[in-house]
Amino acid sequence: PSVKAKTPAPFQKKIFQPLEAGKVPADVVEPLKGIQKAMVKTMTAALMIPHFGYCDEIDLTNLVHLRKQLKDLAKSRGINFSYMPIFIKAASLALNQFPILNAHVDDKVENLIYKGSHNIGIAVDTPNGLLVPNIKNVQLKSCFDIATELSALQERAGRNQLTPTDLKDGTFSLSNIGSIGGTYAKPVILPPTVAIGALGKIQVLPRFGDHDQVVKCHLMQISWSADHRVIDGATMARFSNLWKSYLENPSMMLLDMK
Ligand code: CAO
Repeated sequence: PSVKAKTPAPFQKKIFQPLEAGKVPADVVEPLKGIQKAMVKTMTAALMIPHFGYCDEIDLTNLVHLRKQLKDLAKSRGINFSYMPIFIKAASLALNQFPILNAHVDDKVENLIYKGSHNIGIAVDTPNGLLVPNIKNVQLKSCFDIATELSALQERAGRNQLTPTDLKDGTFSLSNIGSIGGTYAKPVILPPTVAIGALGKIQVLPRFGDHDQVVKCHLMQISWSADHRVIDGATMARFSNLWKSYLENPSMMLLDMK
């Protein structure tokens, strides 16, 4: 079983008419334009980056219970509160200790620019395709601020009203593919950033506790990709461990929040 993941509406366009008996539908040629054309350009540039992959399993059992309380509190203030604001804030707290993962690589690959702001990009499935708007200055924001901005971004994305400001200056990204389904992924870095994480679906599964007893756990897989020209595996693993420890012991986030 999995934690309730509402499957977002299928945005794929209908290309073919309903099948008629005995007739083969004609091929359809569609020029690539708009967001799809931009995706061709960005992904072609991303292909130049040697991607390093790193995956782990996160036990979200404590967080699932805490999120329920936060969701009720946020609802009383008129805001939807998913898991994303906590994943995003935990990433920012971890980036404080690993600023190299919040860096840009310049065009000639001669410099690393450590970015002052944590502008965390969120992959959003929109009616026109994949877009990655970012929440600016997450390092200065509470989880409630992030939830408020994420709801606004999601709403603008659903109406195709994201602005160029929403889409530019991202410094790090998260992609919640688990809200649609799946466990592991192989996310593609958005140049000039150096890292991205793909979140799998939260599932209820058995694991062994400290005394070898079987425990019911809420588990999520994380798949990171990092630019191996400038990030080594040990750095990615240490960052992931810290992010994981914030999510597995959410009270630790309180200790480090400004
Ligand atoms: N596992 C289980 N449940 C999940 C989940 C996960 N990984 N992610 C979200 N959910 C739950 C949420 O908690 C919410 O349930 P509640 O009503 O109990 O809160 C429900 O599913 C719907 O969440 P949501 O999708 O509206 O909100 P979100 O903040 O979790 O995610 C967004 C927002 C924009 C990331 C998401 O809507 C989306 O577009 N995901 C697709 C991203 C994508 O396409 N990535 C691939 C990029 S590469 O092509």
